[in-house]
Amino acid sequence: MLTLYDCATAPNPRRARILLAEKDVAHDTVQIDLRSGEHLGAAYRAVNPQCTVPALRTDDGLLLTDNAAISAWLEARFPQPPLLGSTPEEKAEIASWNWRMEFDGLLAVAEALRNSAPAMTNRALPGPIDYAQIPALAERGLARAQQFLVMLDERLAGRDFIAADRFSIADITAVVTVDFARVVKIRPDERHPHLQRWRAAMAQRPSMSL
Ligand SMILES: N[C@@H](CCC(=O)N[C@@H](CS)C(=O)NCC(=O)O)C(=O)O
Repeated sequence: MLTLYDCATAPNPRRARILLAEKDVAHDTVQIDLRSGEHLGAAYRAVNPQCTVPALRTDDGLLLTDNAAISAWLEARFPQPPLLGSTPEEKAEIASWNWRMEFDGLLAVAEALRNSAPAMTNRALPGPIDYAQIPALAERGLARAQQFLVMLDERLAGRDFIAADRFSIADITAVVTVDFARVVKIRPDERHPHLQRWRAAMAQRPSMSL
């Protein structure tokens, strides 16, 4: 049986949860409480020295410590339905858009939150090392996150999916990012009609309520 090290309130483990659900892969879940710092304690550090979630223990005992490894392994081990693309062209397009969702979206929101939230003082980056907040990065993160919604809205004009005309990991990362942006009070509105239509369609998938 696979074991997912998860945190119900955090965006990155939600990406892995949705992926597992879309592939209908049975697994156990261990909740790690990030708010109380459980991920920095000795017990979880022994599981994942990077002190981040998600992590996935495979049925062979291999430990995968980020979404990149988890998605690559899941797609190889459980190819159906393909969520990273089928043809070389699809794989390339989906990888490119997934990276944009992560880098321009998820990391922008994280930058805004982690450099401003009082609860994250000295925790400006995830992982075992403490880093001080830089207020200017919070401001830049907000601007980037707002621009991310504009870019996504333009991309989704006339499209049902972010990449390759099919549901993929790029849609998963995008949904997680758009929902996570609420923590910095950014959400799609009437300026983003295509994005709103796509998000409503995504809500029809049972995995998206996880
Ligand atoms: N690259 C990692 C990032 C994981 C990550 O940043 N997870 C956050 C939760 S969303 C975390 O573990 N934070 C721990 C911390 O704040 O120290 C992945 O995609 O899996």
